[in-house]
Parts: sequence; C-alpha cells; structure tokens
Amino acid sequence: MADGWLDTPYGFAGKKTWVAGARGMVGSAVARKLQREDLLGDERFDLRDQGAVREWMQDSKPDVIVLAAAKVGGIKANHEQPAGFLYDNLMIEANVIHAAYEAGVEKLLFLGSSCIYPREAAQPMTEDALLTGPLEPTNEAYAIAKIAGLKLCEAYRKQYGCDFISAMPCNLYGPGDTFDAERSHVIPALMMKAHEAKMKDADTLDVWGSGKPLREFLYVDDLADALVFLLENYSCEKPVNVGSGAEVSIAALAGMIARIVGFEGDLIFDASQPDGTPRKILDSARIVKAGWKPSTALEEGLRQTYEWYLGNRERACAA
Ligand code: GFB
Repeated sequence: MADGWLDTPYGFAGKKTWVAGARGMVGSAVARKLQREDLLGDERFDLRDQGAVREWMQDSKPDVIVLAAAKVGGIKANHEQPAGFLYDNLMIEANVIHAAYEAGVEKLLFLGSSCIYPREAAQPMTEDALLTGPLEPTNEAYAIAKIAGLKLCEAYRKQYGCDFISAMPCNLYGPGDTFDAERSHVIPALMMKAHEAKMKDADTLDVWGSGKPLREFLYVDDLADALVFLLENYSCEKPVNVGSGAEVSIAALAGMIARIVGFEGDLIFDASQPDGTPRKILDSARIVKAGWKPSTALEEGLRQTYEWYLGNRERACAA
C-alpha cells in the first residue's frame, strides 16, 4: 500500500451505506452515483443532536458512511455567521464520527474543503500545506471546523484503528446547489442574479469584489465519482485533494455565466464586497496518479447547472 492507496480495493458493494446529508448538493450526487438498494434513507433528524445521531447509528448500523452533511455557504454567509459555521459543523462531525466508532462502522469518508489550507499557501496547494500558516479570515470558522473533522478521522484511526478517511475538494457547483443572492456561493448566486436581471431586462449585473480572485471549480458529479473512488481505493490518515485542475478568474466566470444565461447587460464589480482568498487551487496529483480524473468542463457543467436551476427553481431557492 503506497501513499495510502490499497493494493486490493475495498469492496463496499452490498454494504449498508449511509450518505449523511443526502438532501444536499454533494450528498444527493453521491446517492445518484451509488444508486444502490442498500443505501440507507436520508436522515430526518438534526445531526447536531448527539442522542439522535447515536440512536440512528445504533438502529441503522451502517457499514459505510459518506459524511457529506455540513452547514455551507458563500463568502458573505461565512463571514457574517462564524458561530453558526463553527458550531454546526463541529457538532455534526463530532456526533457522526464518534457514533460511527461506537457502532463499529467499517469505513467513513469525511468531506472537507480547500479553505483548510493557509491563505498564503504556495499554489497549487498540496496536502502538506495543512497547518503551515494563518487561514483566510472570511472563512476561518468553517475552515477550523473542517480541520477538526479531518483531525477527528485521523485521531480515531490512530487510537481505535477506524478506517476513516478525508477528502478535500475545491469549490463545488452543480445540480442541488443553494441559489441565494446573499448566502450562496458565487456560481449559484451569479446564475440566479443573471437570470433575474435577464427577466427584468436590467442593464447591469452586480458582481462582488474586484473580479480578480482565482478559483478552481469542480462539478459535483465528478466529485461523487472521486468519493466512490476513494472509498474503494484509499485508506490513510492523510487527506486527499480533489480538484478539477482548472483555474478561472471571477470576472471570466461571471462573463461565462452571463453568456449561458443569456444576460446581455454590463457586469458591475462591487468593491465594497470582499474578494476573500486571492488564489485557491489544489494540487490533486495524488488522486490523479491513482487513476481518477474529472470529466466535466466548466462551461458544460455550468450549462447543466443552469438547466437544473430552470427546472427546479422552487427547490433551488428554498434549499
Ligand atoms: O463562492 P464564494 O462565496 O466563496 O466566492 P470563496 C468566490 C468569489 O466570488 C469571491 C466572488 O471573490 C466573491 O467575492 N463573488 C462575486 C461572489 N460575485 C459573487 C456573488 O454574487 N456571490 C458570492 N458568494 N460571491 C468560500 C468559503 O469561499 O468557499 C467557504 O466562504 C467554502 O468556507 C467555499 O470554503 C468553498 O471561494 O471565497
């Protein structure tokens, strides 16, 4: 087993699998990918409630868990609600990971985020950049919760021998995302704003910040593919980066979204809003070398996401 990659894949077909957070964007993509009879139904209780999580775990006895449940949001929501992002995520992770250990779960995959790496980390960021410098202030609370989650997996592996692993994806997007002008991430926010501007025949579209930050986006179905690949092929305390390898500026992204939506007005950059991290691209060499690669180009993924948004506006905006 080199660098955590298994010589013999973990055969989890036929294992009882729980996707925690199956109603969210990532969880629903994983459930779509697995489409198995032994997938446990999505939980209808509060994952921050330790007693409820323990009861569910003891009753359902999953063999495999994908821990995709989290409180997520864009730059503004993260910046304005640090307590919510820290508390909710710490509680979800601690409850699920500890109960999984108690229930003897065979394999658990925890989902982190590229914001766990220092703001000034060398780019592209390798897994070794973890805890080598200060975090980006706009999402420090969320990042600290995610670092705690991966450290929990590492600790339960060390102390109890649990096969708990972590994946660190770049910025994600796709069907099932939350579309909200204030709270959501840049892609759903701009898509929704561009759509509404087009409907109202508005002349301008408001884009936050300078437009200069660079981001790496991965289509959620490609992430789901990577997660199943990791469950089958990886077993090690070191997290694994999962990115598309493609970088785009926010200005170029906004132009692309406007084109796809059919908004023909001007983009106005609002400098009163934060840029956040200037550049955030993962070095995903380890998983690529092991045999996974993304298959959805940004333009194609954006088109599919817009199509989903048009067909699911009520759900997309209420999420
Ligand atoms: O997607 P986003 O909110 O997340 O913003 P982060 C990315 C960039 O897009 C920032 C700009 O530079 C924003 O200023 N942007 C432009 C917009 N227009 C908009 C808009 O209308 N809405 C939004 N939301 N952004 C998040 C973290 O950081 O990344 C989370 O807050 C998480 O913790 C996530 O890690 C993946 O990439 O800046």
